[in-house]
Formats: sequence, structure tokens, C-alpha cells
Amino acid sequence: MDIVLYYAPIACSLVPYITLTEANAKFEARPVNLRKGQQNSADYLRLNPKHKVPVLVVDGKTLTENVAIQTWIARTFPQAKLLPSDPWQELQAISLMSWCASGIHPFLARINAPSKVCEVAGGENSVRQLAAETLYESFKIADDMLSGREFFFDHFTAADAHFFWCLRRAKQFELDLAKFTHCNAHFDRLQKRPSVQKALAYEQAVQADFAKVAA
Ligand SMILES: N[C@@H](CCC(=O)N[C@@H](CS)C(=O)NCC(=O)O)C(=O)O
Repeated sequence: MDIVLYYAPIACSLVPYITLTEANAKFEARPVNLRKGQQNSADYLRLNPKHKVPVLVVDGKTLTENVAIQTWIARTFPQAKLLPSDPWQELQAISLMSWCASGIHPFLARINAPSKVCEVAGGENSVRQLAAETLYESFKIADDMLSGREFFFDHFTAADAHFFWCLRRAKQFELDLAKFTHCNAHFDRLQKRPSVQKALAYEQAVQADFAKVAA
């Protein structure tokens, strides 16, 4: 099977990079320079008209959206147990990833680029503040879910990787996250996993390559 992951540093394509690595899958990561707008090139738009990463190409077939990609990886590599085996718990994990993708990620994106959702002069701070409040509400919910637990379920799943990215992205902004102690402990735990270390090392290498081209 030929698996290609279109990937950008910092972006949520980190999620399937971690999950594919956990699955011990053989895959090729193809870096996309979002800062240079490579996601808007004609070639990339043919691949994904939504101009986003991640994109997974499996034997020439294209799959977009983290929740679908994560589910595909989990189904294709069942030995990695990337979703809980109990059907109801499996749906709970998919529910969690959907929440990461649709309930958390869009508010991180607003903090990153407030002008994409509000063109009123001086509106940036208000957009950022409202987004931060929604994120605090979400992280409190996640914090309660993670209380007394190592992972969201009985063992590491794709949902842990997805949430890890959300918190990581939040940590890159000026947000007050110290009070979410269970989320932070989960983050520290995830950072120690070899799959996450490999993904972060790859991110650094891609960033260094991009910097060389820019210089
Ligand atoms: N719902 C999508 C979101 C993907 C997404 O927003 N990707 C961002 C990076 S985190 C992106 O590629 N942005 C580039 C752009 O919008 O031009 C998913 O979960 O896969």
C-alpha cells in the first residue's frame, strides 16, 4: 500500500503523522509550506480544493479531514488499537475527534487569524477574546474528562493524538492554560511517546528546510 501524507509544520497534519507512526505504517510525508501559500497552488487545489492539510493519498485515492483520516488509519492498522474495541467506546472516540475538529480547532484558527472572521477595524482583540473564552470552556470539559486518567480511554487512541495537537496549538498563543492540570499532564505524557517525538523532530527538520529556502 502506498500512503502519502501532505503535511505542514505546526498545522493539524501533526495528528495523522503521530497516528500513522503509532500504527507503524510505512508512509511518505510531503511538506506543504502554508506560509508560502503552497496550499493554494493549482496542483494542490486539484488534490484538495479546500486548500488544507492534512491530505492522505492511499494508492492514488485522496482522503481529507482529520476525523476520516484517523478512522481510516485505525481501521487499516487494527493491531495498533487506535480506537477502542468496544463499539460504543469507539463512537465516543470518534465523537471526541469530531469535537477537536469542529468545536476546538476553529477557535484556535480564529486566534491565529482573526481577520478571516471579522473585517471590522479593531475587531481582532474581541474575536481573540471570544475565541479564548470558548477554548477555556472546552479545555475545562477535557480537563474533567482526563481527571484521574492517563488517556481519554483505557489506552492511547487516535483521540489522544488529536487533542494533543489542539492543546499544543493553544500553547502557542498567549492563553492562560496552567489551570487545566489534567490536560497539561496528558500533554506531557504524550510528548514522551516515541511517535510524538518522531513527529516533532520531523517538524523541526521541515521548518529548517523551509528556512533554508527562504534565506
Ligand atoms: N477540518 C480540517 C481542518 C484542516 C485545517 O484547517 N488545516 C489548516 C492547518 S491546521 C490548513 O491547512 N490551513 C490552510 C488554509 O486554510 O489555507 C481537518 O480536521 O482536517
